[in-house]
Amino acid sequence: MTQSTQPTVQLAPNLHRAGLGTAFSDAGCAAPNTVIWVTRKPRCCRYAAAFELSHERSIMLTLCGFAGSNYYNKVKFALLEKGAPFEEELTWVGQTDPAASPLGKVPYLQTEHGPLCESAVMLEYIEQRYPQNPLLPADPFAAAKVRELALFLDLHLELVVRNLYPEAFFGGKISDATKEKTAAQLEKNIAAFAQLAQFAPFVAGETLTVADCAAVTHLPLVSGATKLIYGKDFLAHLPVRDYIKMMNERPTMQQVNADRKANTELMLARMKAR
Ligand SMILES: N[C@@H](CCC(=O)N[C@@H](CS)C(=O)NCC(=O)O)C(=O)O
Repeated sequence: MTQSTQPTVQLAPNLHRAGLGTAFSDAGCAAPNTVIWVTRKPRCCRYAAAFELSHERSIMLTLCGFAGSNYYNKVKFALLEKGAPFEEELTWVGQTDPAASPLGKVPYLQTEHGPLCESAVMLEYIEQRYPQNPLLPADPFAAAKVRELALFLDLHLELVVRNLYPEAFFGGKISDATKEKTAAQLEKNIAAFAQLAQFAPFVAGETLTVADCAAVTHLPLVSGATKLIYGKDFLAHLPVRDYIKMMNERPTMQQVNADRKANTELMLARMKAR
């Protein structure tokens, strides 16, 4: 990589350098010779991404959604880890673009070729488009095992524990029948997850992979929701706490967490105001 000390950069019309980039740099993400781009779009996020001036790449990916969402953060964490240039557009559920997200879900990703929904698909796209800092092994079987674990986290843990969120996190009520059914499903699915997960030290083995993007964003919700609803962390027998602690030491995750906290406050204030 060529190191240029005084790079010249063309500013895209909707982007400017801003002090907000400092937060990102403070988190240790921005390497020397990088710049933080902040978009002027009104509904847009605080920062876009850091990218290397020597490559003078322009931002072509916009991650739409909100930072309180675990699926949004799954994709954001991958983008940050890969050092892929992107910007964020704050989009609440109910404000989504139906052409981009037919089910009205977040996140979705705007690309110069068109939109993509479904976080697992976005991770595949990002991986192929930005091969640097790979999040999938080169070996096809090893890559399939990583995908298996990532899918397992989405489908068999997060999607099931989601039944508890209305009461666990949003002040609502769920029926005893839902609680019983969800507990039984979780016990079965967590035992199966334990068989696949390695925590060595990453969830799929020795290297950071797309499975970690799902694990680091979903597992705290499984622990938190089960603790709140059943008075017991269903993941307590697994090394999840140490794993999350290790992952939270990554500057990229610190950025994701800081944005998540700020956005969650905003989301709760919006809910109260209704
Ligand atoms: N399978 C989707 C799940 C995304 C998802 O459920 N997002 C939530 C926010 S965390 C959402 O948009 N919920 C609103 C809804 O389902 O209508 C993905 O992986 O992207």
